[in-house]
Amino acid sequence: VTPAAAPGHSGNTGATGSRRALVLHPYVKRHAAEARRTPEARLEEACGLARAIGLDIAHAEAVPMSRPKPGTLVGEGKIEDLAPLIENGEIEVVVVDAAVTPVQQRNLEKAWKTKVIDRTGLILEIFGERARTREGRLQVELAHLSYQRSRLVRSWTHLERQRGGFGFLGGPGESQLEMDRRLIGDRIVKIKKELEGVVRTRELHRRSRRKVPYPIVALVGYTNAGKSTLFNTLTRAEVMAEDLLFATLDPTMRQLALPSGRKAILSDTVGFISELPHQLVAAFKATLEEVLEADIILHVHDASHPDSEAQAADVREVLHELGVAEDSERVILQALNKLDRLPQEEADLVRNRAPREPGTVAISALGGEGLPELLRLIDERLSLGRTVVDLDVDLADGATIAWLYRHGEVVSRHDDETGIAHLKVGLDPSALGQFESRTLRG
Ligand SMILES: Nc1nc2c(ncn2[C@@H]2O[C@H](COP(=O)(O)OP(=O)(O)OP(=O)(O)O)[C@@H](O)[C@H]2O)c(=O)[nH]1
Ligand SMILES: [Mg+2]
Repeated sequence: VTPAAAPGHSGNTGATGSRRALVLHPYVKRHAAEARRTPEARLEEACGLARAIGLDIAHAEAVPMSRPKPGTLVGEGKIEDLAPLIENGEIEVVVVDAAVTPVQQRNLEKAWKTKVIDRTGLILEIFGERARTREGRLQVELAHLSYQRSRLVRSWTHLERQRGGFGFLGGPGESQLEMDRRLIGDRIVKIKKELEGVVRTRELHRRSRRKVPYPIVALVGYTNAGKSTLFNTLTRAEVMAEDLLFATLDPTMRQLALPSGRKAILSDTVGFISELPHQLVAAFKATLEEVLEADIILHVHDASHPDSEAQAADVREVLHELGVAEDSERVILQALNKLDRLPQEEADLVRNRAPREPGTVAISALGGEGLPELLRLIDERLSLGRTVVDLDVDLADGATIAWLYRHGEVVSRHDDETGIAHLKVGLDPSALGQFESRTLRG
């Protein structure tokens, strides 16, 4: 693993916000063989997570263990080995990429005289920095509080304060240590209530959007797969796309024009990651449920990533957890992205593989390759549910005719001399339903 900055670079640079960190990925040796990823790949990902909140990685290593130690997770020898490195390297935080119990955390902090955070804590930090909308902030705070309640140890308060960041810790001057279980519990209840309100409002918005019968295409995928880049290219939007884990947190929607002239709504969402903290999955359920209601789920893969397969499996797992079954009626399409990053031969393999797997396209969101095919595929899948109906409408009923043009695809039209328009119109199921209730009402 290459450290993010040259060693010797002075830490504690409050101005840039970069803090010196040490990243460890402890793993049980006999489990490593059957794991989806190598310990080195896991370590690399942990470093990516640490960099996502601006940590300056002075040292990173995978730590093999024959078995985890209940009191300290890693063995005494390793703790002693690392101690001078931490002290001389002015390490401000040690990231332990594993689930660390409160007791282990406390013991490690004591032994190393520095702050220790685990994988969940780190991911929560990232989400805390990224959340922009009120709902996102409430969701992250909720996840953070449930996490804290489960451990009730000192949180990463000084970093949060220096960053002037999220301020999970309630009122000014209040420290994690003073905030007991009951207070956290009260705050959780309060946030849940607020969240319900926000979700209800959004539900109303969603329903009114549903009245515009555009089908929804939701992008899902492992963090950094290229969802936002694809979103931007397809809709000419400017959502932050960065080589940063969890660049996107809040869902964004834009109109998407398809080759048939049909319109859809494209939705960009938060990325997934292996071992996504369950507190976060729970907190983001409402946001993700919106994804689940989409007419098409477009799973974006980073085909250039060595762990592309393992990442895809993780995404499928989260989708499954959220209740999306592969065999459900909803269409899941696969976009194998970043073709341009692959060496010629490997890219050709992906290009050849894609057409043999149903609903799969090889693309480059940056370079544009494969995007016309992708749009055609979306178009084709959306038209499967579409019904073409023959309608006779009084020419005097301009509102209905206008409605049909707006919400359906008028395939043919013939106005006769008695003042009737004979229309052949393609309607999506939702538009058809609305048309029927509209006619019944009228
Ligand atoms: N070479 C190449 N790079 C790409 C392509 N698509 C995306 N990237 C790069 O991959 C990085 C991540 O892209 P994003 O679009 O932010 O990924 P994301 O899936 O939205 O990530 P999160 O929001 O963090 O979940 C950026 O540096 C992009 O420029 C591609 O087709 N080719
Ligand atoms: Mg994104």
